[in-house]
Amino acid sequence: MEKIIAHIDMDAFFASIEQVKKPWLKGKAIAVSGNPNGRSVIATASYEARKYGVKAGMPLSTARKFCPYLIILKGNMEEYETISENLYNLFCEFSPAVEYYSIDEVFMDLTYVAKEFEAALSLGKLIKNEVLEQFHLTCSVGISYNKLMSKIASKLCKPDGLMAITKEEAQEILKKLPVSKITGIGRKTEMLLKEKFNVEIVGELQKVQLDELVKVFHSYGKFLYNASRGIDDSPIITFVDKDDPKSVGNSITLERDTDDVSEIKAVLKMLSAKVASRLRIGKFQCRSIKLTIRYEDFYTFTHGKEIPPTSLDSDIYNISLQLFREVYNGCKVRLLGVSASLLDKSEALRLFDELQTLKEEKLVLAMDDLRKRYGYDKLEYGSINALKGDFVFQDKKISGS
Ligand code: DCP
Ligand code: MG
Repeated sequence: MEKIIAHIDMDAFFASIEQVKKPWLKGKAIAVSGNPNGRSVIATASYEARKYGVKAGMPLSTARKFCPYLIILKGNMEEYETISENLYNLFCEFSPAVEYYSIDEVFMDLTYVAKEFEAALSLGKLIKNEVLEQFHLTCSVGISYNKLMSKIASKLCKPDGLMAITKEEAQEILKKLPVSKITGIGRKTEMLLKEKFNVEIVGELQKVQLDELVKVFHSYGKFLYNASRGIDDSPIITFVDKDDPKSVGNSITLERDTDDVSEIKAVLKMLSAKVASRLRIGKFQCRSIKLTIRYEDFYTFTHGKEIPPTSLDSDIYNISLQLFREVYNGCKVRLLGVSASLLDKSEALRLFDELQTLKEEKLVLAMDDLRKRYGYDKLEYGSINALKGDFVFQDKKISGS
């Protein structure tokens, strides 16, 4: 049976909440920022302010130039998080499978609730009414046959919209879209697609061969190839629960905010190694990985994926990196987190068919042992050499067995 997935995204979330709290701000050009008096950036702007070109990520000084009457408010993250949680609880009344995707977005599986698109649209209308009635907020609801297309639908009908895209309609819609409308294509990918392939819209991306994309983007090339065709088989992940005792996670606030991807990759590698090691110590394997990115403006984004069971550094790192590439928007990053959940208890680590994986397992167990003796941050893989039996310990190489 074809799936029916809904994506719900709140409209101008932080700004709309402020307008509900302070009704005199309704209809006004307002923006929310972490620190309205400092050299901060805009977290979001009301649609009235967006008419002047004010948008998320813009420095306050620029926003003030674009819109001299802009009212800038200091955000209250705790309040937004509470409302986000209450919204999530409301959405859970409509479907057994709701994925908390970010502070103001969820995906919902409506396949078994609605059975067909017409019924899903009625349900979407009902949800919108409930959100308005209970929270005095508007949201946009996109309905389609997978997560990728439902998110495109909700974006296309913003603000306060409701839109369905059937499989038949998808190709026509995709062809004309700018590539940036696809979730997972950030500013850097957009620039690279323009530079390498002169691609700006999805129709042009569809004409690029898979091997050409893979040459430039490696495994991410496959994602681009599929996404441009509306193909996405990623599941709804329902596990996200901050207090879930069955998850193992590590996060770190960076010493300085950065958009340097090689630095970010190094941090992800370290976090993945810590998570994997904690899994192995507890004799667990995980079936789900979640990545958390907090940007310099405190915008926090979580994105997850279900995977075959693993407790290997390299599996967890590769998935974290893939998740990162799918959502990274090119802004400076302040905090990164990797967590593993859907844990299976396993007496022994899983049996591997591939010799390569077996070797890596032996290696990671030996590394865990060395880490216990010398401390975590000192010991790292010497990239591919690690698989050949070498460890890099500070500057020296220690031969692995
Ligand atoms: N946010 C942030 N920094 C960003 C982007 C967003 O702090 N660079 C915060 C503020 C937003 C909230 O996250 O209100 C949700 O992000 P969205 O991208 O969904 O933006 P909005 O809900 O504000 O607007 P839209 O109507 O376009 O969804
Ligand atoms: Mg939103």
